[in-house]
This record gives sequence, C-alpha cells and structure tokens, in this order.
Amino acid sequence: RIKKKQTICRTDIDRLNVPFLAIYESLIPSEEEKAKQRQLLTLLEKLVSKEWPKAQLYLYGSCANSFGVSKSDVDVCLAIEDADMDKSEVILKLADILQSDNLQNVQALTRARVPIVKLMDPVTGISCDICINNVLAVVNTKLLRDYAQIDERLRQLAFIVKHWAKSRGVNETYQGTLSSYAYVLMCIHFLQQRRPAVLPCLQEMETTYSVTVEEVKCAYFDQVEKLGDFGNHNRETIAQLVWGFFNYWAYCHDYTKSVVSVRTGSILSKQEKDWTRRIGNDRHLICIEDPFEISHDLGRVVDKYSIKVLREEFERAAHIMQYDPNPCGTLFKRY
Ligand code: 3AT
Ligand code: MG
Repeated sequence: RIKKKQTICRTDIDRLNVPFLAIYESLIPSEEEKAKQRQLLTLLEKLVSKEWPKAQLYLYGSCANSFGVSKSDVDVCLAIEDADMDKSEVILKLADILQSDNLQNVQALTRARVPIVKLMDPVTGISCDICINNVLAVVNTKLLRDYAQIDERLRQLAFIVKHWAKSRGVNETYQGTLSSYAYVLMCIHFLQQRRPAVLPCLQEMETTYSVTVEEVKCAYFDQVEKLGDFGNHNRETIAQLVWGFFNYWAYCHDYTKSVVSVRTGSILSKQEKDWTRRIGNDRHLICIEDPFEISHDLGRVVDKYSIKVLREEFERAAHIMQYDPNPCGTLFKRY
C-alpha cells in the first residue's frame, strides 16, 4: 500500500477551538487573585495618603487592561500634582514608607528609563511595580480594556499570543523582542483589518472620552457597550484567528515598508512616519505605532538579530498551525 503523505490539510482547524479555549480559561486569573490585588492596592493607598494626602493611585498594565494572565505582577501609578518635585526623590521617599510597613524586597530603581519602586507583599504574595505620574500608561490601559469589551475574541487571541510569546522567549524587551503591550496592539490591529472587521477603530469614531496628558491629546469613543454586536458579521473562530494572526505576521506584513497603526485602524508607511532609518538606538525593523504617543514605535527595541528571531518564531507558529497534527502541544513548547 502507498503511504499517504503526512501533511494535513487544515480543514480541521476548528477542532482546535476546544483546546485553545481551554488554554485561555486556564490562564484567566481567579476571583481570589483579583481580590488579593485589590487588597494590596487598598494597603498601598493607606500608606501613600499619609505622606501625600492628595495623591491618587491607579492600576495600569495587565492587571487593569483585562489582558492579565494569572500570577502577573501588579503595575501601579502614583499620581502626584506637584510641579516642582523630583521623581527620584519621590521614589526614594516612597520606598522608605513601604519598607517600614513590612513589605518585602522593596527596591527603588531611580535610574531606570521609567523610575519605579519594586516590592513584594508577603500577605498576598503579589509583586508590584509603582511608577510616578505615568498617566499615559493609565490612559492606554483604559483604551485596551475598552477594546477588550467589544469582542471576546480579542482577549482570547491576546492571551494565546502572550502565552506563546512567553513560552518561546520572545516577550523580553531587554533582549530585543516585544513587550506584552506591543503584542496586544498587534492583536487589535489584526482584528481591525480582518474582513469583515472584528474590531472597529475607536480613535476614528466620535469622541466620547478625552483627556490631555503631557500635551498629548487622547480622545476616542469609549461607550463600547453600545457596540455590543460589532464583530458579529465576522464568524471566524478563535482557532481560525490564531492561525490568521501567525500567518499575517509570518507572511502578510511588509516589514520593509509598513507601520501598524491601531490609532487609524490601518497600515501607515514608514516613509510618512519618517521611520526609514536608524536614529540612535531606534531601528524601526518592525513598526508598531503607540496609539497616543504617535512618535513612539513600540518595535524600536528590536535589533537586527532579534528581528530574525521574531520572524522565525512567527513562521514556526504559522507552520505549526498549518501542518502539525497537535498544534496546541507544539506551539507552546518551551524555548
Ligand atoms: P504583562 O502581563 O505584565 O506581561 P502588561 O500588560 O503589564 O503585561 P507591560 O509589562 O509590557 O504589559 O507594560 C505595562 C503597561 O505599561 C502596559 C502599558 O499600559 C504600559 N506600557 C508598556 N510599555 C509601554 C510603552 N513602550 N509605551 C507606552 N506604554 C507602555
Ligand atoms: Mg505588567
């Protein structure tokens, strides 16, 4: 008998919905964990208000943007309206206050690009980073959270992509690969350009929310509950979208010319952004425009070595989605 060739035609892609959804469900933080995060925030608010009565604490990043998997660190922003304060001094003072309240491993990182205090709460076991007046991050957190409410496939896709990126070692900005924030923007862009679209472009719609932060105007349509059925015209399943996402970044994105822009819901050219050559350490080998700080390319951490690693990982993932008999096992294999 002639043995059939071992390649599988992926007409069976939807078989993967169940295992992908199971992975997604297993990554969702429990209510208990959420409660512990709130408990830690309450403790921090109490400590901070003694020293700075008018200051506010905001959660940002994955514990507040709905893209947080379980056991994530908590990102907190301390907002102080004091024009002539020195950030490093506030960081040191804050570290002092927290240290004397039994919090563990309190470290003041005053020289980091974004100065922070790091700590661990022994009661809840949660690690936390506190930054000062990083209000743009609080606003982009809200934007991501609002997008997540429009169609649940965004959160499912982003969890799977983040889980893949962490397993494969390509979620390390200090090694030239991409941040979690960048991956979520890549997922939003992907779902915006799908036909029919799964997500709208909130910044191109009527403004219902507007703040100006550090001279950056942040405005978009945030009444997302009114968009309840936006994505319904697109019936693609999570398995099809995961396949599509990796295929897009492996074979469909033009790395030499294109900039991904969630702000406009489209592709811009590197030419029009003037992101065509290396300036200092910014190389623009994969371009992802920040939705608010539009001169900011989230791909700027990527260098000529890590772009190769990234693209090979996208190709590997696309190949597995296409041909592997057991993609859920192989896709997330530790690097
Ligand atoms: P993890 O679950 O912790 O991996 P995260 O969503 O907390 O994911 P990051 O740790 O990458 O993501 O970043 C924390 C937040 O800081 C997310 C975003 O609101 C903001 N942020 C991160 N990187 C940038 C950036 N380059 N520009 C603007 N905001 C950023
Ligand atoms: Mg985080």
